Amino acid sequence: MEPSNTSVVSLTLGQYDIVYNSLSFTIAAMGAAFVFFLMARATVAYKFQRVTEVAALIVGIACYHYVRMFGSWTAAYTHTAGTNGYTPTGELFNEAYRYADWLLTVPLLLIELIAVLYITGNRRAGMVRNLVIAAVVMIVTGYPGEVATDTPTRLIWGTISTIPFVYILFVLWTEVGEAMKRETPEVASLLFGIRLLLLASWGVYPIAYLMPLFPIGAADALVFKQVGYSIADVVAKPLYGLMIYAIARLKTQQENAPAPDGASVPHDDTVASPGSKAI
Ligand code: RET
Repeated sequence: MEPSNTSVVSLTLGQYDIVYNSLSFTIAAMGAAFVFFLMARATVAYKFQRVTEVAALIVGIACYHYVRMFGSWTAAYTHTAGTNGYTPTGELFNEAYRYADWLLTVPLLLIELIAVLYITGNRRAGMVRNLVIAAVVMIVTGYPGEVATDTPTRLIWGTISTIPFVYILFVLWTEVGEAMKRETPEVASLLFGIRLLLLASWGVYPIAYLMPLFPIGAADALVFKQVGYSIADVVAKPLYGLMIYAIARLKTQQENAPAPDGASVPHDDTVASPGSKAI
């Protein structure tokens, strides 16, 4: 089988620009989300403030990595005068930024979700530990396949990485399902949305990973993979964070709402009076 090293192919102007623009767009989305989550902190109950802090941390880390990826992309290609395209400069586009980013942000995304589901005590600690271990295994075993230039290596590591991937999605799916039973219909419908969003965004990663194996040419494969990962990251970090924030906000409002007889519910979890944080 022909080596499918996508980092050494020439690109048309359009191919180069699509990746350039999607990386640039993602920097803007992550940066804006960072500011938003920091400001949103003051609008949720004290126990959910850590959740918005974690959301800000995630997009902040991603913003940094996308800036680095953008720099790496512009360094990897040069426009050839008199032609309609870009040729490799010899400097490789560094895929490791993505994996370093995921290594930091995926465990935080899992912690963020478990915290807003408000599962307490030992059960939560055990669940978070297992999920974080699975996430690290998924990412660390995915990387050798990502940078491989031959098909078998890509497939073998991809398959190994899929095992923890399926485990994580299974645990999240069932835990969100359990939480939907406990919560009010309004919160439950947001949780239903989170479930779909998780499937839709997490499902894109393995597909993007397989792009170099599709018979579409190395240049298009590279473009689809980078654009796929970038879109999935925007859905999985800022959009997902917004949904988590919506849940925290709704729960804050519900807890502060007056009881039906007119007496107000105790305010011990509100912004003004610190109780304990969800994480
Ligand atoms: C890899 C390798 C091939 C097999 C699978 C993968 C899954 C990656 C995932 C990454 C999720 C990243 C997220 C980042 C958001 O910030 C490593 C591509 C299954 C699911 C959610």
